This record gives sequence, structure tokens and C-alpha cells, in this order.
Amino acid sequence: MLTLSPEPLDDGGVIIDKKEMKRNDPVSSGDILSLLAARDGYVSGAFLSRELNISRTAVWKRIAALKKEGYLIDASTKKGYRLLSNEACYGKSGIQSLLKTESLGLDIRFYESVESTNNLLKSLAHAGAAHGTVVIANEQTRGRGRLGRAWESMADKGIWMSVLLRPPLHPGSVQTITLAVAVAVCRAIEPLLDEKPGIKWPNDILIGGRKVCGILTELSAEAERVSWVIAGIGLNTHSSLEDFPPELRNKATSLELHLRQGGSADRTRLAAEILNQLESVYDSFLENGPDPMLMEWRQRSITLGRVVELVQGQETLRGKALDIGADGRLKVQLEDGSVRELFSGEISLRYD
Ligand code: BTX
Repeated sequence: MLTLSPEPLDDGGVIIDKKEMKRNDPVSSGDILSLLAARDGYVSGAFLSRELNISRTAVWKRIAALKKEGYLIDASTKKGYRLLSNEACYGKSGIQSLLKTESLGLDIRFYESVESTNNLLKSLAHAGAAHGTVVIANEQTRGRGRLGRAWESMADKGIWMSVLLRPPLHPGSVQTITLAVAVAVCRAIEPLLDEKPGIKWPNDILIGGRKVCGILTELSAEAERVSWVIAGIGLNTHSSLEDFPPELRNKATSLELHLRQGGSADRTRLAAEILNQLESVYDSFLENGPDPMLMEWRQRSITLGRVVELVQGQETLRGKALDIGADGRLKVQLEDGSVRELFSGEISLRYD
């Protein structure tokens, strides 16, 4: 069972009047936040109500939700509302106020602590949640990696986020989604870093040879059609090396340890930027096919051209990583000259 604590902050206690919004176009607390943040002084309730086409009561409810998320807002009956600090609080509204997306993140469920955001989103997906629904937690108590491995997800130290996609794809091509997510995360983090991140096939992002991000893609499909894909992203933002268990200290890293001067690993901005970039990569993928994304993936890959060890059950094979296929499979030439095409679910890849 999932442990949710404290109560979910998904709608900040706001009961949304279904009449006042179109589905897929909700007015969120994040919209109010953007308008408040754009002004130094007070913004009247009438202005907000007019601008967003919602009632004054609906404005008031969303302001209450923002306060609950930790924003300091002065409310004056005469002058309206004023944001007292521009510091973003890590949560749904802050993230939504920075989104440029049309579908990803319109519905964000933000929790203080869950077992696994992938697990939680899976039950929402089964219940019919829309494409683009996102679950984020400040902490995961049973974060998962591939092949039954654990993912360390300490409170306040990273972005633990799952995104629901309903792509019109054949199940066989779903592995490319993992590649698309990796490209999107690289685009989002690269401007902050003093060193280029690289993608280790299929699902790790490394900085200086250490893992900063892991991606866990899960799906439900019928024979010919994908029903949903959940892309789980674990990105270490604020961990120091001591925060990791001893066995990970020479393998893991966090953004904060590699920031360029003036860079910040602010989770609100980053989570929004990952969603912005993911929507852009995903839309282009559906419109133009996988080639442009695969081209970028190849440029960012630190796997291609390397001699790698493939660990599959008891068997360990050596070979050279040649290329990535249009279906996301890695082509490896083994020492006997034969070429194998690998799915990510099957193997672990080792190299120095
Ligand atoms: P993976 O199986 O490729 O990597 C798991 C391995 O990575 C572990 O066995 C361990 O060696 C190492 N590891 C564990 N935690 C960390 C960490 N915080 N930083 C660096 N290395 C670590 C990778 O699987 C996929 C991880 C996805 C995590 C996200 S978080 C949101 C979503 N919910 C969920 O339960 N999982 C995903």
C-alpha cells in the first residue's frame, strides 16, 4: 500500500468549480502565482478574476491554496493581493507557474512523502488519469529502479517525479520514450552545469562518470497499442556525497556538486523545465518520428563506441556498442563478431 503523508497537496484544498473551466484548461493556483509574481505591488481581486475569467471566490480559494503551499501573500480588502517574497516554494503552484506546456503538468499531484511516485501514478493511470498527469514527491520511502533495484530518494534532496504519457505508439517502440526523457532531462540540466552531462544507455544520466539521474519507464499495453507509459525520473539535486549510502558514494552525484558559477539547482524551476523540454521532445517525436531525437541522443550518449560488458542473469558478455536503433534497442557487436540488439529490460551494462 502507498503511504501518503500528510494529506495530499494535489489541489491545495481547492474545490474547483467544474463549470468555470474547460477540461484540460484549468485555471490553477500557478496562474494566480504568475500574475502576482509579475507585479511588485498589490494586484486586485477584480483584476485577477477578470484576467483568468473566474469568480472572486475562486480567486480567493486559489490564494488560500498558495498560502497553504508556503507562499507569503498579503491580502488587503482595499488593495488586493501582494506576493511578499519571490522565493518559489517547491510544490504544484510554483511548478505550474513556470510551465509553457499544453498538456504535461496541467494536473500535478504533489505529495510530501510517498512510497513511489511511479506506483501512485500507476493507480491513477488505471483509473483513467489524463495524458500529462504528473506525480511529484519531496520524498520516496520505496523509490524503485529497474530490475527490482532500489532508488534512494531522500527528502529535500532531489526531484522524484513521474509523468503519465498516452502515446499513440506500438508497444515495441516504447523504449524510445526512455531515450526521449533522457534527452529532455539533459537539455534541462545542462545550462546549469560546469560539465556536460552524458547519457548511459538506456536510462542513466551521468556527470563526470557518476549517476545524477535515473529513469524508470513502465507501460501497460494491448497487443497493438500502448495504453499508458509512466516515465519516472529521479534526479539528485541537493545531495552531498555523505547523503548517499556508502556503496553509492563513488557512483552517485548531485547537480549541486557540479553547478557552474551562478547556477542553482532550484527544484521548482528544474521540474518545470524538465516538463517543458519533455513536451517539446515528445511532440516532435510524434510529429517527425524518432530520428531528430535519436540524433540528439547519439550526440549526448557516452555509451556508443565503448566496449561494454552485458550482464544478463548469470551470463556476462563483452562487446562494442555500435548504435541505437529506431526502436531504442542498443546494437552491440560481440567479440565473436555477431551483433545483438538489446532491450533495456534484459540487461545491465557495465563499463569504466
Ligand atoms: P537503475 O536500476 O538503473 O538504477 C538503480 C541503481 O542506481 C541502484 O541499484 C543503485 O546502485 C543506484 N542508485 C540508487 N539510488 C541512487 C541515487 N539516488 N542516485 C544515484 N544512484 C542511485 C534507475 O534504475 C531508475 C530510477 C528511477 C527513479 C524514479 S524516482 C521517481 C520514480 N518513482 C520510482 O519509484 N522510481 C522512479
